[in-house]
Amino acid sequence: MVKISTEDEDLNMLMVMGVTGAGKSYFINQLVGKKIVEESDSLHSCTQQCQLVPATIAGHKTLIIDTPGFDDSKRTDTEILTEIANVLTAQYELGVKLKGIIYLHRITDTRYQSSAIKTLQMFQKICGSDAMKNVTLCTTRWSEVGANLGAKREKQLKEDFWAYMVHNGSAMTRFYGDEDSARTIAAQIICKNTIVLDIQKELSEEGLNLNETTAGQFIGNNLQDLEKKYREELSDLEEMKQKLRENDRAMRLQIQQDWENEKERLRRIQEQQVSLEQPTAANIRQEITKKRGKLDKIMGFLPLAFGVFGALIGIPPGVTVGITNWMTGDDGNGSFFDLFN
Ligand SMILES: Nc1nc2c(ncn2[C@@H]2O[C@H](COP(=O)(O)OP(=O)(O)OP(=O)(O)O)[C@@H](O)[C@H]2O)c(=O)[nH]1
Ligand SMILES: [Mg+2]
Repeated sequence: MVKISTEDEDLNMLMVMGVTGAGKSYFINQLVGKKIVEESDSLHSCTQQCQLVPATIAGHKTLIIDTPGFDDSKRTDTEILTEIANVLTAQYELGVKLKGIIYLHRITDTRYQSSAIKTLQMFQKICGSDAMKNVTLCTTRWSEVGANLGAKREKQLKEDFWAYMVHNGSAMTRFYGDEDSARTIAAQIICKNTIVLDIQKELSEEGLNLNETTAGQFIGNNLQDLEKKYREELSDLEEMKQKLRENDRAMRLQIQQDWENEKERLRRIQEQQVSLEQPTAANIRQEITKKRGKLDKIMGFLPLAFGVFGALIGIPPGVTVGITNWMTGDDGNGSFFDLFN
């Protein structure tokens, strides 16, 4: 392992996860007191790629990771899991301290949609039960719901949707939509002990490929089901083609078109299956070694960490402006806001 000592550096990480539109980016913007990451103005997925936002929380340098929700309208679950696995592996291999995960959910939601169920399942498989004590389950949009109704839904979440996580030590809290509330939630996590997630143990300690991890297998099984479905549909279409009379030209063309579409869907599934087979930890170690050769001797650990994360995920434009001050601890009055002026 290319473990780099961070003895002199207190660098923490917090991840923010949840379905599309739960308010992940909004929460982070409140936390840092500036609009740094893009928020959605529609029902469509907004954050397409994980984003790195540095912040100082209760005096601790912290990297906040904004994530896209699974079941994204534009990216596959494989792409999203790959990106999250890369970030978590880089954090583990670099020795950055993962303090916890904030999992957001709208209190205004009346039902648990399939995307919410899938995102929660993925989340639990990435973390594993031991890590649940470092998870804060956070409900959002309290201004849009009456106090009694909100409390009733909160109780339902505790007893049903979130029961497993609460049972394993996850805390439940409310985000009231402002900076104070965001800072209080983050500060409570930052003083926790560092955590290692199941996917990090599997990738970095056991050396598994992504498709062999619990989360990777979950996606792999979904892909296998889809592959089976598309193969069956292709075989039905081929049978129909054979049965058609020679002169039924319009129908033949339609079937040929359907066949080609189905074939393309199958190709994309197979592409995802191959891409899941990657040796994540080996790839990340290589990236760290490469960046270390370029940066570490001259500038130290924080720029190395930024170099590595910057190669894997997005760094919003507003962040780069004040990054040097933040790294050297010279952030004006001790608050993080000056970073973005
Ligand atoms: N008033 C209020 N608005 C919120 C709150 N949380 C989110 N919003 C708004 O809801 C919309 C969606 O929020 P985002 O933060 O973009 O959601 P997201 O979870 O990052 O969504 P994706 O990036 O698509 O995964 C934005 O217009 C936010 O401004 C909240 O607690 N209060
Ligand atoms: Mg977002």
